[in-house]
Amino acid sequence: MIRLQDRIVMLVDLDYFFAQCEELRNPTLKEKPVVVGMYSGRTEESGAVSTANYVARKYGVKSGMPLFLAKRKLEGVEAVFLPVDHEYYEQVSDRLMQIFRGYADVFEQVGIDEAYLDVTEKVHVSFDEAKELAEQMKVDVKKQVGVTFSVGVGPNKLVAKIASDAQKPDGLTIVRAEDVKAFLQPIPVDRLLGVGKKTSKRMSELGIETIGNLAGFDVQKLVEVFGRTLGVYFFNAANGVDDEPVQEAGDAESISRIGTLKENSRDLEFILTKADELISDICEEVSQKQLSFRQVGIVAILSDLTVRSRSKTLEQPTTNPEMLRMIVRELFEKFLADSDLEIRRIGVKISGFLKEEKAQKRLTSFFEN
Ligand code: TTP
Ligand code: MG
Repeated sequence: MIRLQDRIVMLVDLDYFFAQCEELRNPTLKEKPVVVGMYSGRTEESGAVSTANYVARKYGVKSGMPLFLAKRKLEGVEAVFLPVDHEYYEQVSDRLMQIFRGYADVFEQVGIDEAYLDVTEKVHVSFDEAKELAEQMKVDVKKQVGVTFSVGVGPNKLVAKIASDAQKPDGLTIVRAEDVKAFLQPIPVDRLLGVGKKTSKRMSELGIETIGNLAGFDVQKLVEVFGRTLGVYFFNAANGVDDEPVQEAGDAESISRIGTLKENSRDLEFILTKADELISDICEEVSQKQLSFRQVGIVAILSDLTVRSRSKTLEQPTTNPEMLRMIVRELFEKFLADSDLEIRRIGVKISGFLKEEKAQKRLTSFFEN
């Protein structure tokens, strides 16, 4: 059985991307500080730095900095300032993403210069093989396109992302499942997705500066301060727990059905009879499209017309209607327990799809290991 904790995920992030693209078409730039800027056009100098190569970064130039400030930092240096040429960077990005895609079981591009690769099967769940694959990818990309990138390898997206940032440029950072806690521990807490200025200030007041501090914090207290969803998320994230699947962007859709009850009700069996109709309908579509799904959600529209939802993520993808019925029952049961209003309309939704063939392949390949 493939378990989520036995995944191997990579995050590739291209180095100083816009500026590296400029070096690619004009290699004489390589030794010089290169600043790519978004010129606002108001005055010749107004605008902000999009990115800069590592030579320019040595002088203190950073993304987001006003261009006049970057110019000041590079005063007296033979630096090159260029305007953003998005179309060209996209062409380069498309070529690169095509190559990265070829190295992945599942591929998810998340920006012009970033992508997640689930390589679990390709590397037979081995971090040693993942390291070789990443090295091979670096050589291949250098040869075919001529650029460098940094890659983080970990047991999930969260760890892979933070690892990709640990050594730049041209980095390769591997964090095995057993090393996750130690790796995350000293990292500032604001590096976690969702910890912005406000939240990190709040955490600092609680004495939380590092991910390690957060991991050791009382989860109940976090829930009190940040609410259930965020509190639990922060606690899991700090402990390196992340179940988000790597997903093709186009696949991140859902199938849902919604229906009105014959009368407003709080009777579980009555509600489930309606839910069964919706489920049958959904399962028909699922079987036609040969999908398996990992997320199940319900929606309840209450007698006062407020809309509430609940969802659950499965350990592994399923195609089984009985499984879906069981989870929907569980979700409504819980829902009725923590609300006392009558329900008027209900909805069932599934998402987190895998092509069925792929799901089968994943499971069987795992049995062989
Ligand atoms: P990043 O990956 O954040 O930065 P980078 O690739 O330039 O540098 P690094 O080596 O640290 O990965 O962003 C990717 C591209 O997005 C970057 O090349 C330019 C653009 N960008 C902006 O236009 N403005 C910004 O503030 C940032 C951060 C990026
Ligand atoms: Mg980058």
